[in-house]
Amino acid sequence: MSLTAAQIVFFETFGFIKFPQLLSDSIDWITDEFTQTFPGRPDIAAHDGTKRTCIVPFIDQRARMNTLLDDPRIEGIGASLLGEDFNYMGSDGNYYTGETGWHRDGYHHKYKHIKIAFYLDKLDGDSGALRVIPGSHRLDDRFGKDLTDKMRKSSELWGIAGGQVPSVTLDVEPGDILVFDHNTFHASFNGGPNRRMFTINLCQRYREEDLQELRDYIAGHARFWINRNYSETMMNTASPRRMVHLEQVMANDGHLAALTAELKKTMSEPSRG
Ligand SMILES: O=C(O)CCC(=O)C(=O)O
Repeated sequence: MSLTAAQIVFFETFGFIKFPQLLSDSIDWITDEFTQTFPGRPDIAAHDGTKRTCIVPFIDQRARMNTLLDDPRIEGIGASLLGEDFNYMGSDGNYYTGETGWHRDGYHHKYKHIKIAFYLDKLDGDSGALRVIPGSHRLDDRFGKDLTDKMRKSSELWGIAGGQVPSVTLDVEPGDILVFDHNTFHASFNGGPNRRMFTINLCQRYREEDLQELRDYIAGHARFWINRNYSETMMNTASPRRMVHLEQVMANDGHLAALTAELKKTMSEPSRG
């Protein structure tokens, strides 16, 4: 699947796009796999609704979920927005509790990073649907810079709570797919204690001279107590086509195990997000 020129321009302009019911034919098995992945690792406690529970990398945990990366619709989104040789950067599976304040997932000037989000429950603005600020991914614009300084102070500067900041609310039904640029400001309000979602992160392939930047990004995953960026199954079952999206990270995650060992000395459990 390739995105249309209009879909690509929409994404470039606003920093997000929704694909209604794109995976409706697969959502039953995906939801079943999601449920079976939790609680998952012995070092991650079962979700009790008091705080977010997160597993990273997520689609790596079970063989069938690995294949989402090969799905022509997911691969097509990546290839259309990032180029055929895009990198899979990892994934997270979550039971969210409550709200997620306004934030960006990154501040990337050189390489485009995107998130593909699967929400497994019907959500609207009153039950935790994702909100985005259109255009906020454009770091070169004065608007984007202004938001960087001001978003954390919405009540002080604008006299409004986070939930009233002007934004687009992306209501979802299971089977819908949301995609947003990591630079896009996003948040969620009014969610319950068991909001289920997982994401797949992709980015453009890094050039040789910027590989240290890629390694620095990968280093951030040590807080999830992982020794490699991908699971053994993800790597061992990869077709040549999937391998195109794995090989640059596989060649640059050699520092992760030592960083993880170091962090385990100071953390009581893997990071929750
Ligand atoms: O659904 C949410 O609460 C927000 C998700 C989010 O912040 C993210 O995936 O980066």
